[in-house]
Amino acid sequence: MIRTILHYPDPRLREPGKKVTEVTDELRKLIDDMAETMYAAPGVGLAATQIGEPWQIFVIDIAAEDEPSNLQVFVNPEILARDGEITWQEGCLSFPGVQEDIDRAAKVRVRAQDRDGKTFELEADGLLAVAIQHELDHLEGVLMIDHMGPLKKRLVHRKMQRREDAHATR
Ligand code: GNR
Ligand code: NI
Repeated sequence: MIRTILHYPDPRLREPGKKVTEVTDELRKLIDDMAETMYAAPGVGLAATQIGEPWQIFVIDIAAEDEPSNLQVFVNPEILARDGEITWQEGCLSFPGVQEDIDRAAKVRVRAQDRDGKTFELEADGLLAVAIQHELDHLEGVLMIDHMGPLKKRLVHRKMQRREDAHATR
């Protein structure tokens, strides 16, 4: 089922995700919904908190359009190591129409569980590293606007606020 993606400044985007103690069938259904919602958007990643489900879960698929899909599921993710620095023009499904340069670590080593609850470790660079850090932020209630300088932050806040006002008066 495709879920509704929350838009900034929805306060639910600020709620941190809860640690998953067991990947139940119910949570696997949530993971399926997250993947379906991400592909429909379309986006390269989606965090559970973006659809109002406060769990430490995100999904990522960075495969290009002409490549077979490659869904990666991260439950209870943690970054074990970061290295280097990279600036990437990021978008966020919770900030439609916004694209800004954000500084991140260039490489990350991550530990997480998959949809069967099995622990895995992964080393990532490029877009995958950027996406993992972007999604991990979501699980802590941190949003791309928090990485912007004060001028861009105010601009983006106003743009999103105006957008919300326009939708509310319809
Ligand atoms: O679709 C998305 N694209 C993207 C591009 C650059 C850096 C991060 C991202 S994640 C974003 C989807 C999203 O909002 N995930 O939370
Ligand atoms: Ni996002």
